[in-house]
Amino acid sequence: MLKQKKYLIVFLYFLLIIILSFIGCKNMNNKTIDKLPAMKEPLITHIYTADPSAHVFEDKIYIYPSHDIENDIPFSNDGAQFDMRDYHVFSMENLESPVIDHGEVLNINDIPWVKKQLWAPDAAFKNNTYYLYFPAKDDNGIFHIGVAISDKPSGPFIPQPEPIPGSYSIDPTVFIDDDNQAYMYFGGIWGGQLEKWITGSFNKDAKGPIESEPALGPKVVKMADNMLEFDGEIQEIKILDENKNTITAADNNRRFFEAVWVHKYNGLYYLSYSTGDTHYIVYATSNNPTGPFIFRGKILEPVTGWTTHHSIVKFKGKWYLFYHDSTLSGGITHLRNIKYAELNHNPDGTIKTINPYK
Ligand code: FUB
Repeated sequence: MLKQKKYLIVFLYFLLIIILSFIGCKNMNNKTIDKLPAMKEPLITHIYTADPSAHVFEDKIYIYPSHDIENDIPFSNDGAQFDMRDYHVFSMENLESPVIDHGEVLNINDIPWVKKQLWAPDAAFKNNTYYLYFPAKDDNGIFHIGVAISDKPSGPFIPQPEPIPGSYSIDPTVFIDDDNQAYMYFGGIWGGQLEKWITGSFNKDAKGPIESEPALGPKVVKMADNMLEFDGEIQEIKILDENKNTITAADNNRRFFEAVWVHKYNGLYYLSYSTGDTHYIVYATSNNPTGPFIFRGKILEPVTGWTTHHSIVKFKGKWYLFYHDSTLSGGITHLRNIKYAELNHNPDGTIKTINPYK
């Protein structure tokens, strides 16, 4: 009897160990998943992609990125090595589903005014039409912004024969407000040529503000109802610090460089952008789509590679940051890959900073 009791105790002891280790393994697996979420892997690996502009169209996520290509052009501050020649569109039924490549939707050879460098695009939907906005250099090496149209979010897109009249610089993004008014935000310093338009016309020798002067802000302009032209004057957006002083050109951690994006959350306009040589995605907020905006903080810490460029989109009640880094190419600056991460707004309206590698 005593022997049987002993066996029972030993049996229960081992059973307990098996149950505990099973629970432990489950937790360990959860931890592993927490540490390295699949969402931080490159979304697309069969071609290089960057500058992802994500939108929800027809209940799916559509992504309009740049299509990076390999070349032998040396690295320079004007970004010559970003020598892209076409655009692809991608879609996802949801964030876990496979990414569909809808193929080439616009080629440089089909855009009469473009000589080279199809840079970061964006898309918008209005008038039952999908619009693809893109910057590119003309025969004189000057960036302008073009537009191409389609009746489907997946394209193909038919380009207008000329750039948008009065357009210049890079990185257009179009935000449509609740009253259906569309605004284009754009601009980029250095390779984006914003400094060269300081007097209102292109001057190849023009320099930006000196360090103690206000930094150049991104530009904003209303879009006409046809979404093919500007309606009114282009304005410069003011970005102010917490004391309402304009951020200066020397303030590399906070001043605007390129990659502007606008989203609206709880009635507040969020302007986010890259700080360029300090490699942050930061944001500022305003009660007005044209500003002034007050600087609030960082959204994304630096990624692998020189550039950082993002978009922010709400899908099925949650917010997501689409961004890129250069992990797929082993860190080559002009060969990038797009990724996404969940983005969280705090109750006070600030955004939780995302560390892309934690
Ligand atoms: O992709 C070319 C340029 O690099 C974009 O226009 C910038 O925003 C930067 O990501």
